Amino acid sequence: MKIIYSDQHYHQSPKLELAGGDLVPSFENPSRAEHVLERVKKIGLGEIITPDEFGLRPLLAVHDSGYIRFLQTAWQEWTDAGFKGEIIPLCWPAGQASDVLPRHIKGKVGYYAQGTDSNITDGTWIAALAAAQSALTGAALVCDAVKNGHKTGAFSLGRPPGHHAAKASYGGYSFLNNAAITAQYCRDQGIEKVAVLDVDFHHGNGTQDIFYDRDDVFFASIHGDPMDNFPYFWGHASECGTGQGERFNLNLPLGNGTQFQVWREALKNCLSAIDNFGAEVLIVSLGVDTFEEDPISAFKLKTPDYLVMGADIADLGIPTLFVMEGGYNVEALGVNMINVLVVHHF
Ligand code: SP5
Ligand code: ZN
Repeated sequence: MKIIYSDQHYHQSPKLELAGGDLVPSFENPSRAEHVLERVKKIGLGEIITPDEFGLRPLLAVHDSGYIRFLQTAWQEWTDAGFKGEIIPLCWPAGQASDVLPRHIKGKVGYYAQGTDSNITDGTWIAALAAAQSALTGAALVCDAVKNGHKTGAFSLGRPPGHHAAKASYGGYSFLNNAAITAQYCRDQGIEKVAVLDVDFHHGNGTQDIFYDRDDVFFASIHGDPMDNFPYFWGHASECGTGQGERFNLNLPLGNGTQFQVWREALKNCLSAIDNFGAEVLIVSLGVDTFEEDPISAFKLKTPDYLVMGADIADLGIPTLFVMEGGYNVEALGVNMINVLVVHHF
């Protein structure tokens, strides 16, 4: 299995985030990728390559162009306005509001942000862009595998994560939706049916948003029930897709405290739905914040469970791109994440 990695992720190094009213060190920080990379090297998971350049086109195929422009220019506008700290939004158009994009950067931030947890810094755009290019490099490998009849997988070891980023909003530490960008890229390469399986603890609301009305990209997510967990406003089992996309969105929310035995049943349901759909490519939003010792999540998966998860996914037998998402217990992150991939180790 090839691993795609770029040092550019260091450009996203936010300082603090709000948690329970306290400012705490950001859970999503460069040490996460360091731990995963260290584990990849330690077990010799496969060749580590740097990303190719795909430009902005594949990003604009899923994200709103005004939103992309905002991400590119937000830091400059923020510093031009005289602010020195990282960008954290302060107000939102909740309830009734006009849909006019404000002129001032403080208004733009509220217009495009889902919440306060995803600081925009000096280097956010560079890091997010590099993560997207890494994922696209992996997608190109997987598309080649389909064309050549191979079952190869690839792993995009990147951050910041992506699955909360919607067509025109950022949140949950996500700015560009790497999984969605690659799913669309595969479609544009002529792959007819693409599935995205999201195993991160949090619902992949961004990916759902992007493909909600489509029948060519199947989205399945296993996650903490949004009644009790971030992102709170999306991820209910009743969200099945709309229009042509009806029945092509599968949400399996599970209660806090869920252990692997129950989680695995949900996985099997997702995998059989993906199989019935007839996916030619699988993209996995790979978060391991389902771990029992994750600091911000509430499932009870254990380190060896990730080996079983990886083997179950591999049993589907279709070319698979793994895209790194969440996981915040940095000490265990490398081992847990690579356990999902180790079955592909040869
Ligand atoms: C990609 C991903 O996993 N994003 C998750 C974003 C969650 N952000 C909000 C987390 C709220 C954390 N609350 C801290 C509770 C500490 N016990
Ligand atoms: Zn998560």
